[in-house]
Amino acid sequence: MAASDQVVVAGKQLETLSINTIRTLAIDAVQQANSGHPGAPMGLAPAAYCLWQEFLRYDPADPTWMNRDRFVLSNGHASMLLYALLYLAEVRQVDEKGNVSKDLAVPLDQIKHFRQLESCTPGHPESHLTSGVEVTTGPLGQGVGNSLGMAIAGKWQAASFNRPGFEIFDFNVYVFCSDGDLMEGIGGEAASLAGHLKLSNLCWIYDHNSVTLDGPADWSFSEDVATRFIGYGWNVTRVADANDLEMIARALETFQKTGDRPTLIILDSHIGYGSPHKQDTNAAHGEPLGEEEVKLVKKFYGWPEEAKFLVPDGVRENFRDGIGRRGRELRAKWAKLFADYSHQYPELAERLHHMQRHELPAGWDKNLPTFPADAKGVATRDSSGKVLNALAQNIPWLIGGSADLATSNKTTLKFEGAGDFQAGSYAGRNLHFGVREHVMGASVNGMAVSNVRAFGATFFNFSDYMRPSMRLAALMEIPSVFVFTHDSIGLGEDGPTHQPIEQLASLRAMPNMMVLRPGDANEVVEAWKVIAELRHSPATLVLTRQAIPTLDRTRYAAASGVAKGAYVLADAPGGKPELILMGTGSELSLCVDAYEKLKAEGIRARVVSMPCWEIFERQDAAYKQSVLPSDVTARVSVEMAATFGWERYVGVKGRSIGMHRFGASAPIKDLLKYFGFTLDKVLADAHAVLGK
Ligand SMILES: Cc1ncc(C[n+]2csc(CCOP(=O)(O)OP(=O)(O)O)c2C)c(N)n1
Ligand SMILES: [Mg+2]
Repeated sequence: MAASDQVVVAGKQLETLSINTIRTLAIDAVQQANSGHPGAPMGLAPAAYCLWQEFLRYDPADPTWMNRDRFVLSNGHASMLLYALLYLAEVRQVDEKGNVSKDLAVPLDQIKHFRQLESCTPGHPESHLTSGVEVTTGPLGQGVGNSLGMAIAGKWQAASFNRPGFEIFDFNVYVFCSDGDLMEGIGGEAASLAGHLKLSNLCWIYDHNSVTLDGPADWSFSEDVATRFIGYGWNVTRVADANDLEMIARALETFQKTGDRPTLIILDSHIGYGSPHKQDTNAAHGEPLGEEEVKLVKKFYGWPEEAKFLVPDGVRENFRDGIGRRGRELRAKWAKLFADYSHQYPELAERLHHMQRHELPAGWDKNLPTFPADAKGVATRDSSGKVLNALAQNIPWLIGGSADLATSNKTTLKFEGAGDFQAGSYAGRNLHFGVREHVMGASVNGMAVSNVRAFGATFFNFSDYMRPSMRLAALMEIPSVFVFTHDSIGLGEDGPTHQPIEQLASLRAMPNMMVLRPGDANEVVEAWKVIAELRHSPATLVLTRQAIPTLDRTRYAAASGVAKGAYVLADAPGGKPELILMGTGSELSLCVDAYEKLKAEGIRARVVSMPCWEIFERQDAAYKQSVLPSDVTARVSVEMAATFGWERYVGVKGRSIGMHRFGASAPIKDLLKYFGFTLDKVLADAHAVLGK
């Protein structure tokens, strides 16, 4: 045997050793936790190894590098695969301020604490907990959905920031996904839109292992995935053996050479591949292998049977020599390029710096409109459209769109140069999601984690179609913006299929979701200001279709009170009310009208505007007490939605005027009367709670 052959053999052995290290770390962690999925990491370890070692342009020493390739584990149940990779590649931890530390993001000790309280290795990857985890995954389909937004962000940043000789952005988005990801509707939405947009920077690697949790995948999944994706306009390639590193590498090269379409790599694998039970589809699936099976598998891998969490000599060095060195060199080269770029284009470089730090540019709130008092008023969707257009001119990286309702949502960016994001015009700032609410939500999240400020819009009732993504935005602590119009029965004739009832209450129940329902045009301005400054929370902005009065702010308190979530809008003499009226959105002016009437009757009423409960709850006790004094128990809330939750504020002696059934199809005038959103009703309840 020639000397060079020996080196090759040693290289192959080291590869196998490294791959089996990933596998056995997953097996041991799942076994120790006595829960989790070892099968998918075992099957996907070779593809992961090949991708990370040879292709991923990623420097473990700086997981915040803005042009890094993204790796998304959409089949989040395979979390141990990702943790093993982060550990072996020695990805560094990033602190809350965005600074990279010397510590490992996932030390071995944390792998030993897989799925334990306060570990950074939870059951499914959580991006706000673990550096190097790009997005939180677990609910199947979300990761592939996020990847669409990340790829959009990549194309948008390339088109907006690259200059001749300066390819500052050319990152790729690699995704591992499973049968479940492709069965979920959102997976189809994402693939359809990615194909339409010709996102050539997007590569999904599909773990085609023919099995899901209940049994063989073909119990419920027998379509021809390849043909489906070809129909979407994707480049589809197949690797017949998930252990074949050469063919995996070839497929990834094909992706890199494909400049006009996204790529799907179908990886034929067996769950628990490489284990002695590879024919038995239920072995090594969604549960620990069991001590005996662990030993058998280790024996099969040529592993010491008793060893746990073993990382053989040479494996970490192998990763250092692979992704470590390659990543370091790539980033160093980029850093030099970026230094020259910063010199030549200081303004663009500064923008990128702000984006990276999630900061707003100087003057971000200039030229925002103010609205004069007007009894007829303006729909909050209209005032919002004006504010959004002003904000977007001040914040050049604020982009977004609607799920085919931009004209109704008033979310079109109309200023010169705003443009449309389409294949071939990737610098456009108006996104067209089509009728795909769910993936709109997920891709807004994907953009938000890629340093772009993004919004998505539809009718409020259809928030139900994107709620899983909204929930993940809240969990990930990212500032996605969700704009909803047609916020109540006030939308009128479209009827109960389109009239939200319980959506406000349900989104208010979601931790960390800022639900804002501004009560007039000037509250809309303030709400957008609050939203712009959010860094760790998503926002749900809830707007009317119908015109509502613009309140006279010389007579009532300034709308800047929105920043505190709730504020006293109109007060009793000396700030000593006997009655509190509270409302949000279109019902605020009804409270004000009632207040004026009651005042004329000599009743000392106060009106509290409550556009955002979540923010109000974050105020100190003294402020809350000053707005809602506990000794004033005569309280009435008015909101055209389910009253669920209002009891917290109206108390046992108060009353809530709201919706207790689905709405109806009729002109708004008739609906308001029918459902009791009238001055008479508010006055009657006010008198009732006062006992007068
Ligand atoms: C939206 C959603 N529904 C259900 C689950 C529970 N779940 C976890 S894995 C899985 C299916 C596993 O099959 P597959 O997607 O093929 O992954 P594999 O087991 O082959 O790795 C299911 C239903 C989930 N995580 N997300
Ligand atoms: Mg499967």
